[in-house]
Amino acid sequence: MRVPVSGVGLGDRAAEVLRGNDLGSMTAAAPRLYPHMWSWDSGLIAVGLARLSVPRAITELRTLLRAQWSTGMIPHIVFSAGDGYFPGPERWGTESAAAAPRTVRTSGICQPPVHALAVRRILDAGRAAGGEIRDQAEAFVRETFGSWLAWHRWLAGARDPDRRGLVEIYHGWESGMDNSPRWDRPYAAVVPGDDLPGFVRTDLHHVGDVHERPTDDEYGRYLWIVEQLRRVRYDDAAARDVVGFRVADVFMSAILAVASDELAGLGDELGRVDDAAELRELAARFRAGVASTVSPTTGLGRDLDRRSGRWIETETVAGFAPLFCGVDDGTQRALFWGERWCGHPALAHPLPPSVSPADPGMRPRTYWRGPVWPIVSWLFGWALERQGDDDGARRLREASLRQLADGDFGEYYEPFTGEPLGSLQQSWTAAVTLDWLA
Ligand code: 9WN
Repeated sequence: MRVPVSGVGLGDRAAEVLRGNDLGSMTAAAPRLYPHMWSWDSGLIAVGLARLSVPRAITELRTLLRAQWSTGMIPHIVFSAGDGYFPGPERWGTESAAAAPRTVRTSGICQPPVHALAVRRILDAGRAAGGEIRDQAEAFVRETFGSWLAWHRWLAGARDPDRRGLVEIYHGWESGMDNSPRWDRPYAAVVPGDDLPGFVRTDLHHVGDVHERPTDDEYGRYLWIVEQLRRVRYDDAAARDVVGFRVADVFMSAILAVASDELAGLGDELGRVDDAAELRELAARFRAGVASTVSPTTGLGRDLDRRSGRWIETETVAGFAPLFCGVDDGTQRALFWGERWCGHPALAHPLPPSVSPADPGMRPRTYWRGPVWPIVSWLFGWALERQGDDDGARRLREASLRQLADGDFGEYYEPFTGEPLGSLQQSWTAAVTLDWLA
């Protein structure tokens, strides 16, 4: 049994984790398991860094933007000089991609666009600090607004070409919820070719129990998609034709909607009237897309398998995308706090697990198949607060801080016992803790 640390001590320990994982101009997602920069991690890390040092938060996002592709895509991994992670830059082979940056090594897929939330936080923190720090924050927003806009435009164009208001992903890794049961059916249709180059995983060395991570069979499919994309040099148009996994991701779409609103607000402040209007249209389009997915059976938002044309009916936390982006009529809010979710009597803390605890397929220790992810709780808290639901946001914050009180900053948590799992000293977990404590 770990001794819980006090509020003040917890903040110090969270700051220590970010300092410990600081590689200079980027923060490793975790000390051993993830020695590079991940895109959506860096957004949430910047939210936490903004509480410690606005200039350091700015550096984090500037580093990420240096890796932006000429198409506007922000890659899901920006490789540091460190190694020990598989698949590394050699396996991705993105130097063959015309749009990839020449000076930084990156992966060739993307992750959810949470970054605008961080840019807003940085501006607010800079203004609160005043003086030179405020100037730096304002300059940062002015100088990078166009890059964030290009990122959102790329998602809305390359990944929603028929304007359904749903972002298509080509890999479970793009969702950030890698092995969620949401992806089981689409992955079942991904059959690795005989010519899939061999591989040795490194991730299994860094967790307490291999069952907390995806299986080898899952990894074979993950790497086959990388191979398919690599063979067409990560060209957007060609990728769409060859890739074995194409799913309209409801939660990523909801994130794009709210992040586009955030960016529109920043556009207003910069006097970029047309850009702000375009972003609001984009937000409205993706909100409508999210609303169109709701299942009459479960009341949850659904992903759409674009290859088979089938809706994906799983009871995962991503199904609360309508609640997250504010197109819920109250039904989802009730479901969220009810017994199938946060109100389930067996939960250690009233927080949303990645899969409903009432689902017989829920696996409480396995990655995105059951555990509670603090960053997911933070995202919902952020969204509820933005919608004026201060009580909902407070409940998530208080329960999360109780869950995090032992100061381990787990990547994810066993929902019934509260045990930290996966990597410890995970950067984004420490970062959202700092934001909750501020
Ligand atoms: C693959 C870094 C990332 C997170 C993802 C999480 C996990 C990577 C992996 O770690 O994914 O991108 O190797 O398992 O699923 O959400 O961004 O923390």
